[in-house]
Amino acid sequence: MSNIIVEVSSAIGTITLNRPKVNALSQALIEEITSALASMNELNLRLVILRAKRGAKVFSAGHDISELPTCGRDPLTYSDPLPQLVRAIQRHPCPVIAMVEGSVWGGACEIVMSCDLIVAGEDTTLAITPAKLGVPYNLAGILNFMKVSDMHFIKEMMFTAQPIAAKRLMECGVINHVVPREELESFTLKLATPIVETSPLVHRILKEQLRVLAAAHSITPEAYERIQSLRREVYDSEDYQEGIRAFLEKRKPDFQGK
Ligand code: YXS
Repeated sequence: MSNIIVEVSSAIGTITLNRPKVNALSQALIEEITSALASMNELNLRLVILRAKRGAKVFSAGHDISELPTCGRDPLTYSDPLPQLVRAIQRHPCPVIAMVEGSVWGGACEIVMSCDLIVAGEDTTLAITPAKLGVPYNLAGILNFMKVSDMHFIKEMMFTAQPIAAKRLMECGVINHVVPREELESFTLKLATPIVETSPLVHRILKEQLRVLAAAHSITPEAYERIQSLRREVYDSEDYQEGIRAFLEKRKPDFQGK
């Protein structure tokens, strides 16, 4: 059974997450989204909308925790599915709008924040959860969060790992528009109209210019290797195992800092 629903209407492609129960981002689901984006690229569409099914309580529960490695392997390397999907969205030649209803968790926040525009329902929340699970997020992912908000706000999201309401996220510039759930579709299509009617070639170059400029951060090889070794201490730690075990055993984790 497909984990997504793909629709194309005139110049707009829509990818709807459809993996019961909470659209957890399994490798299979991510690969379907990535390949749907690639096929939409062939159709020369003007816009893509990424959404969950109408009425969703959970937009996406983030990375499928049961697929996080527990054998001393880095859970978020360049070639893993989640970073691959983030890059596919960032490199997709036309604008991608995240139309969000329900709650968004963990790596799904990076997916949503890597879209070009975000329209959310009033009851939407986003929770960045590495600290809740004991996961050492990857550098490119951290930068993707930094790109969309100021430092103190993103630190609050990361250190607390708590759901933040859409209204606050809009006040902090992370979300473009917050509307009543029942108006989400009509509002998003209204926002899409001028995008679809303006130059796709200019959208393509603007999107790539903004991607390249936002990613323009230099870091020395020694700094990169030091960060990687600090991350390895985390994903090799007992706390990392405890975070995953606690989730699977449906209990609060007891982090010991080792
Ligand atoms: O018990 P069953 O078999 O029905 O399964 C339950 C959950 O175990 C399962 N499920 C997940 N399975 C894999 N990966 C997940 N991320 C995940 N989330 C949930 O789905 C079934 C229904 O969940 P349940 O009963 O909790 O539903 P609910 O409506 O009461 O609550 C929905 C959520 C999303 C609030 C709740 O499931 C939840 O808090 N999920 C975990 C959210 C989270 O912490 N995600 C972070 C994933 S790790 C990640 O994205 C990055 C690596 S990082 O952490 O670094 O950001």
